[in-house]
Amino acid sequence: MLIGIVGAPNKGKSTLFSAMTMVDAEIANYPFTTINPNFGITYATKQCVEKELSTKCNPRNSLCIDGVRMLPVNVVDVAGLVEGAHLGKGMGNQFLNDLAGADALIIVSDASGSTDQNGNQAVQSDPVKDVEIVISEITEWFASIIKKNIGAVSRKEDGLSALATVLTGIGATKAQIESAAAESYLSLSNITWSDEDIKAFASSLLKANKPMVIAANKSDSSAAGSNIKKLEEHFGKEKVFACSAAIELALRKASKKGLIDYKPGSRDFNILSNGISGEQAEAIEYMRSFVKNAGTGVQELVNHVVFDVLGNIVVYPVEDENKYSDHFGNVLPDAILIRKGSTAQDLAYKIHTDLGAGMLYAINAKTRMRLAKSYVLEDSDVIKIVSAAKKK
Ligand SMILES: Nc1nc2c(ncn2[C@@H]2O[C@H](COP(=O)(O)OP(=O)(O)OP(=O)(O)O)[C@@H](O)[C@H]2O)c(=O)[nH]1
Ligand SMILES: [Mg+2]
Repeated sequence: MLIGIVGAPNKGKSTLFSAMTMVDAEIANYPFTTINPNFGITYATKQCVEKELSTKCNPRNSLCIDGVRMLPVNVVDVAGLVEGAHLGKGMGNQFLNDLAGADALIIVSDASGSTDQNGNQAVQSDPVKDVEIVISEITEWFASIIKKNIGAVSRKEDGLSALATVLTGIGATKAQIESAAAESYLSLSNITWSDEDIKAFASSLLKANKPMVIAANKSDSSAAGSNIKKLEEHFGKEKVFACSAAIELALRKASKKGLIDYKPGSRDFNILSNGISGEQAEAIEYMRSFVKNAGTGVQELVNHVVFDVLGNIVVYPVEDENKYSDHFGNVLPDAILIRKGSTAQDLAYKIHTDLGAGMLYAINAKTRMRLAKSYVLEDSDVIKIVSAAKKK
């Protein structure tokens, strides 16, 4: 799974990326600080099933801290996007290819209103415009992929398959293409689309293929309240997440240094070191009151994208349904993110093709009940796959 971070320049994309991943990325108060993409791993968090099963896990593919499973998710942060990027403005839009494999996008806007759409210092800049420009440029990018290939697509009777081939790079499924075409009242047989049709289709496809949430960043600024409201009024409350990437990053750094014991997403922390200077103590107390009051919003944002927007659940495959372990005796070794609606056999295929192909049935380790291959997985299921495939 890949989450893409996108937005106009100087909005705090790389700060958010660093806070999410703890990978050092260049951060500066001017536009186009980022040129090459930054790749890293963030963690979606969820209560581990160990407590429910009265056991203690030995995680292998994830982490578990104080009973909270941390599930790795890939993240990419790219350069700033400006109006006219598809015509070559700013850094252009070539770099958007780094987002092609993204399952969802976080559009970062500046809720302090202190940077304009080009990332220059401003007063009371409208964050709604930041977001609109970004959506429009990403739509242009999708449209350009189709336009480049429309000649070849229109020569094919089966437009759906032809488009699916052209759009494999962005991971568009046939179902997404069909629903986008239906939404734009376009036929997929013998395609003869105008530029306008292509744009309407691109816009619909984008919504299905790369669902977006808006990070109203710099929520620590005094102007944030009214700008967050503006964003919510325009895009809908459910799409807007207030966050302070800068405070989350500072807290995670202080925690890494052993100064505090801040856990991502928590609303308080303890000071661990007594070697903190007066100035540092003041900054830490300011951040404590900020998280107590509102939280930084960063972990909530990650969890929202992974669990709500992308509809993932967590399941735990085991080999020994009595001990909840693998064959080495590791208890609940793997926690797997899988889309809601997936079956036990989908899980088997996700673990290994042979396991999926040779699957006979599954066992629900919580109840010891036998499950059919077509059993629809539920969140926090602990599952043993029984397969005819030999273990390698
Ligand atoms: N107050 C405040 N400032 C922030 C926050 N997040 C980022 N900033 C500041 O915003 C400026 C830009 O941050 P970057 O992370 O470099 O922004 P970017 O969007 O990656 O910028 P480009 O790569 O140039 O497009 C820096 O001065 C950051 O310190 C935040 O949550 N609060
Ligand atoms: Mg950047």
